[in-house]
Amino acid sequence: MLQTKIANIKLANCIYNASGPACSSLEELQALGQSAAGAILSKSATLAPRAGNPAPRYVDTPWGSINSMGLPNKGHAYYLAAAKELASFQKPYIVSLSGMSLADNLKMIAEMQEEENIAAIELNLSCPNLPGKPQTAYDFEQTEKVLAAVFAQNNKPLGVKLPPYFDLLHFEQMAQILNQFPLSFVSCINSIGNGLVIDWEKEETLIRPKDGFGGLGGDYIKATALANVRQFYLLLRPEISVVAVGGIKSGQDAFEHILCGAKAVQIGTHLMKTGPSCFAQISAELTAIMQAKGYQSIEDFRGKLKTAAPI
Ligand code: RRO
Repeated sequence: MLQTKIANIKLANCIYNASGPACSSLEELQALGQSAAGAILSKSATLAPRAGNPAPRYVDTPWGSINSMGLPNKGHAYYLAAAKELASFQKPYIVSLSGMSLADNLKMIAEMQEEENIAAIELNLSCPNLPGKPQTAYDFEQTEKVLAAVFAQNNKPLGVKLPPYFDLLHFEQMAQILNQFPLSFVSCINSIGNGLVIDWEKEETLIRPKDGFGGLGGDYIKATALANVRQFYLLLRPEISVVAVGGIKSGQDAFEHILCGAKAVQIGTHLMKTGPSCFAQISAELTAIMQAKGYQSIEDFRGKLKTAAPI
């Protein structure tokens, strides 16, 4: 009932993890393999391993989470080698890449090409937590340059992880760039960058790096994520799937994102809060909603959000 397809990749379940929480080590990736998640997505990898920012760097809050992890990861070779270990789960394994430069991204993408157990690459153009480094996808010229270079050498299904946009013109400008390339998917949205959550009693920031500024996830960002999913669903070529991420913790949240046009949904903050059992929980809730509404597949309602009739 929850099956879907991204490019030509079949997912038995349209719900899987967001890159970031609980997907850095082989043990965590195997736990995703054992769960009800429809795919396994890795933490964003850099060319060399990174320790990331000093702790505390991720904190759950009643409305979601704030993080400034700073791209801690085990290096791209680790996630490449993990592909063989994860093959037995028989679900797509997607590697997220977030090189510190275009040259690093090109090198990592080149090395991923021959590994048949990597179903796709999610190129992260939107990490908000690297001091001194802007989010690539807020620089439209640079994004076009990166994609031109990437697609000159890539043959795997490849999508991009986008930051949230807030201006209708920006959606159009970014969509116009993305539509020029043979992208398989876009994942929107990354955390809303550079929020500030504070402990008023202690009179201090919740996280330590960057004077407490960090990416927001969870309930704070669902409405922004829905708007980004909807806009890109409407503006991108239909061959480019939209993968939703942002504030999904229930079957209703997943349903809303699919109604806006998402072909799959990723779980970040809620995975961090509740562990890999969240995939079975959200799947059961989404299935119940679909059964109550008489839908047999997500294609029965995907993208079919009604808007108020013109006056
Ligand atoms: O590691 C991080 O600080 C991080 C990354 Br790469 C990202 O893409 N989004 C986020 O919220 N944190």
